Amino acid sequence: MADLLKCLLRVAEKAANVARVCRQEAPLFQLLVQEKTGADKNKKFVQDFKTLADVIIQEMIRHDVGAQFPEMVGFIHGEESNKFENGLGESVVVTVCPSEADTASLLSTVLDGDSTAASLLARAIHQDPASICTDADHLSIPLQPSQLGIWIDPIDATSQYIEGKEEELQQGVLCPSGLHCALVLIGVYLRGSGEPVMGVINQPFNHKSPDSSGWRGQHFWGVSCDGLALCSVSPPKPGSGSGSGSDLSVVLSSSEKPSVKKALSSICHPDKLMYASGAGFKILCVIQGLADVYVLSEGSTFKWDSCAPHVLLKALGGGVVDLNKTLESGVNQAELTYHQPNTGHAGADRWANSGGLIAYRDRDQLSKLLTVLKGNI
Ligand code: 2IP
Ligand code: CA
Repeated sequence: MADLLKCLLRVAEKAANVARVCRQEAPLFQLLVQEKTGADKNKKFVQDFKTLADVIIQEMIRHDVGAQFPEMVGFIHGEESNKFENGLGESVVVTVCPSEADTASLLSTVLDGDSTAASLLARAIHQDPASICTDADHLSIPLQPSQLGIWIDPIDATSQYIEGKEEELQQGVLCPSGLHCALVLIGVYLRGSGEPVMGVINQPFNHKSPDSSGWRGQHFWGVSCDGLALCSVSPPKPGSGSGSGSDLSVVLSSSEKPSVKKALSSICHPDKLMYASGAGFKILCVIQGLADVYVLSEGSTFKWDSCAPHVLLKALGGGVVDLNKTLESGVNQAELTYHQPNTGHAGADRWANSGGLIAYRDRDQLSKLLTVLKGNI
């Protein structure tokens, strides 16, 4: 299944290109940042352009993976629905067509006849990315396409993507917000057990090229199944990145509950309680050793946010557990799974990580954390 990994790295890079093009090309950027509301809202224009960009990236990934792995068609899911309805009650299903011209003409109907924007978008969708080199080429991965399902988050941390703040990243330092928080996430799980087994993360805006040709990305991948544990990120050296000393460093959502922050402050130096945007980005910070754990007490993340980065943490010896379940019944059996919806919920909430989560690299650190959270949040 090294072919699947190569395919996911390629489609994630294509998705990153589309994300970059939408910010680089003026006609697309205009659409991306304008929010049409009230009297300004064109009834023929379908929802927001940012939703369309998300949907088309997701459909492109679904199309390319399905073409190479037909056994996976029907098991490739994402955050967005590809059915659009405009204010006049007309609906259009957005898909990737066999030719660039056909995709452009379909997109033009959703963009109320804006053929310039439609053509630019279609070109990015049909363009092959520069080849991605990995050391994964000769791997033998014991998985069959007919066992697998996929979760796609076309662009996680959409608000950071739209806002577009440019930051220069420093090695070993957690930078809490900006374009670098936007990630393309593609996670693969076992249909039978829901275990996450292969993950690809693409960070489209990692650094600006010195020759001013625009943004360059970075990608990360992991495989964790049947005793195989591979991750493109090396395990951080103990005590690195998050600072020295024995204090635990924790990354949180800026909207985390005061009771959680209070409980954590008993084992974390104030400098080591950090905040960052993007659910996927926060898990990436744990993968990279910029924080030891990510704690979230609310059910505000979804399967498509956590599946891909979960695999990289597993491959490094850590994982992502359901916070509530872990507090109730211990760490065993509480790893998040990806195959079953929450019963009694509708829409996106069916796929929420409803009990909150803890993403960790080290089991001892997880245990230490649980002792302070138990009974205190
Ligand atoms: C969001 C995004 C948010 C995150 C939320 C995700 O996904 O990652 O940043 O909230 O949980 O669902 P927070 O930053 O508070 O952790 P999207 O941007 O794809 O809607
Ligand atoms: Ca998301």
